[in-house]
Amino acid sequence: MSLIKLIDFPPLGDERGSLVAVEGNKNIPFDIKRVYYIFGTQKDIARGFHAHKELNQVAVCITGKCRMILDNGNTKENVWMDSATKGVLIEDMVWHEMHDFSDDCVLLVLASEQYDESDYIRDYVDFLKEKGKL
Ligand code: T46
Repeated sequence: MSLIKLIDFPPLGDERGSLVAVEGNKNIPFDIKRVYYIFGTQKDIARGFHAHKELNQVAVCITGKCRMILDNGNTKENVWMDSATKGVLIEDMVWHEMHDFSDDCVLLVLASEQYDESDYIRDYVDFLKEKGKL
């Protein structure tokens, strides 16, 4: 089964433009407790490089694009986030990295919990140990 779980956000469009609505426990598979966004990213600088113990998230590039790597300790998969109508589910205990940000990228992230640094696993060896791979 693929690690890439996409969520479609059908745009409510008319002649004025497009609108996407996201709602916790409806088109987002959890209660949304936090929203953050990443922008002003630098060329050739990647972000992420961690897994979360319990947090679940949905990420969507509302403008521009970037490439996400998802890694469950067995397999790694790449997905381009390049559409304001396509979310990527980042589940708990999945190592993730974001690469190749376009200059105009704005990455919006919806999170199931409030910020908690102790939920991060920022060392890949620790991640593999937690997954029982080492
Ligand atoms: C993730 C990926 C997709 C806060 O104080 N509050 C917050 O809600 C967040 C998200 C971050 N921070 C602080 C922690 C760091 O001092 O902001 C700083 C930058 O965070 P970080 O280095 O973790 O950023 P990324 O882009 O590597 O990762 C972020 C999220 O932190 C992470 O949960 O899954 O985006």
